[in-house]
Amino acid sequence: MAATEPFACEVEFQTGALCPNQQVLRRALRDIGAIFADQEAVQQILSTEGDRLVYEVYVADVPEEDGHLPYCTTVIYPGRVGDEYHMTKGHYHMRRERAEVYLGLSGEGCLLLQSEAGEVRVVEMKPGTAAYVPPGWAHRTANTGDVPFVFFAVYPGDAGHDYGTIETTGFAKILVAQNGQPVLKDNPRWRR
Ligand code: M6P
Ligand code: ZN
Repeated sequence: MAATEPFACEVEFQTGALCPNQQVLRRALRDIGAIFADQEAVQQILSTEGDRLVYEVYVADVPEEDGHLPYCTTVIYPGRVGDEYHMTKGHYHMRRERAEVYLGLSGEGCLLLQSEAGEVRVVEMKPGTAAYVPPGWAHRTANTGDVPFVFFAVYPGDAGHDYGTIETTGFAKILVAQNGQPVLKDNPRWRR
């Protein structure tokens, strides 16, 4: 069903699932391992524990077209790769002038933002936090807690996802656990 008719679906705050079930994107370590700073840790996990699910995105059936407002939920499972928290790939919008809104549903995490000039900001998120991603900022989220971090997102239908820029440069900063607390550090693999 395309959203040319009014519709609703239920959002399960604890799991992130949309009911009735929509499209689910699954991101496993084997596929997205390159985003983590500690590549030895990635290989170590894959060779000793095998693959693991890092996050899933439940996507509502709304066209990615001008005028529509696609929405989705993301659930990032708790865990770390080396000291770095499980996180999403992260992206700019293809159309840089498009913004996005996130709403924390359960668990806790951080929204990491980066401008094209290389400035980085961190917004802490918990249930009820409405976070704003302004136009022009790349965005990535990390689970800094011990339970799944679930949040809702809505963005303009013509925003588009630009993954290539972040795949090439990475983020200037990484979020790592130090004495059990999230700390922002310089990314040793950051390329301007
Ligand atoms: C949020 C939104 C989605 C995005 C998802 C996962 O829900 O920003 O558009 O797909 O997070 O992030 P990414 O696409 O960077 O892996
Ligand atoms: Zn986005």
